[in-house]
Amino acid sequence: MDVENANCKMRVSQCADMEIIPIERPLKVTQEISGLDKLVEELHKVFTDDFVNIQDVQKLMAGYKSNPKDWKKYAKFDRFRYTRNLVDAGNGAFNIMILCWGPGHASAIHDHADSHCFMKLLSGSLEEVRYDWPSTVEPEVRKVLKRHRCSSETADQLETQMADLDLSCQNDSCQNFGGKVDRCQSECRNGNGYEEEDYSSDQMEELGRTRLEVNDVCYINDALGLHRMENPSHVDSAVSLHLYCPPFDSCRVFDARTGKPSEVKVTFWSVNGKKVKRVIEAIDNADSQQ
Ligand code: 2CO
Ligand code: FE2
Repeated sequence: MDVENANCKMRVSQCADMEIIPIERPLKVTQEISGLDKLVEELHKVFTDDFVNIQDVQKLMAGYKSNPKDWKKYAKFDRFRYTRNLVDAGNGAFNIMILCWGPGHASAIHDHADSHCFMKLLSGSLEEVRYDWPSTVEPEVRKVLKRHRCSSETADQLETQMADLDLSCQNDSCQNFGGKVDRCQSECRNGNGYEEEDYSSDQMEELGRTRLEVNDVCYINDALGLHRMENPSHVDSAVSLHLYCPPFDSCRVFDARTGKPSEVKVTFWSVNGKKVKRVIEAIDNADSQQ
């Protein structure tokens, strides 16, 4: 099973056979969605099924064309940082929210708590910077993928299949297949490859950058890495629509220079267009957006 066919009602690490395949190709819009309310209604319909295909959710989000009239009641800005505004709690299966980014606002580098994250740009533009996990932290999904690769049964199976193949074969699939066996064998021999906790000099490795423009849709999960979002404009704000499945209320943020993780709560600035009363506590600084 690849990531496009994984069941997005499940945590990413429960999509057992999932290989790490980013979805980067342009999506074909097959269904026009006439407004944000209609999009939420369609999402409710697909999420009543036991199995929800990632590509289908992306297509629904792509089928909606941003119209500020639909979402302005949720678009609440803060002077100092981006805000998270809940649109619909998805009957417990997903959360859909609008994030408002003032000029220069950015998130920390963060994970997605083993959930699936879909994002669509509604206004302005945003830059997504992707990072690899620091060598000191192993996410649940990678533990599961490794267990699958490293189970002796899988390794034996791969080796037998390799032996059956013509080893001089030069095509990509054969080379990837060979790489899989090597990786599996070396990980199984040398332990997990994750280092002892030493956060002194583990600068985070950037994997790539993508500029998102209005109506672009993208997807990330912990198997694909970490990211940081930024509104690069010094004058314009940006608004984005996010769907998380399953919903989560905390995640990890990472220090870009050392890779050190910290668990933080994620909060809403408003719910259904109404500002949430925040209790100011001593820990309020840690209780921030990602
Ligand atoms: N994940 C961040 C948040 O929910 C926003 S960056 O896009 O996924 O606050
Ligand atoms: Fe994110």
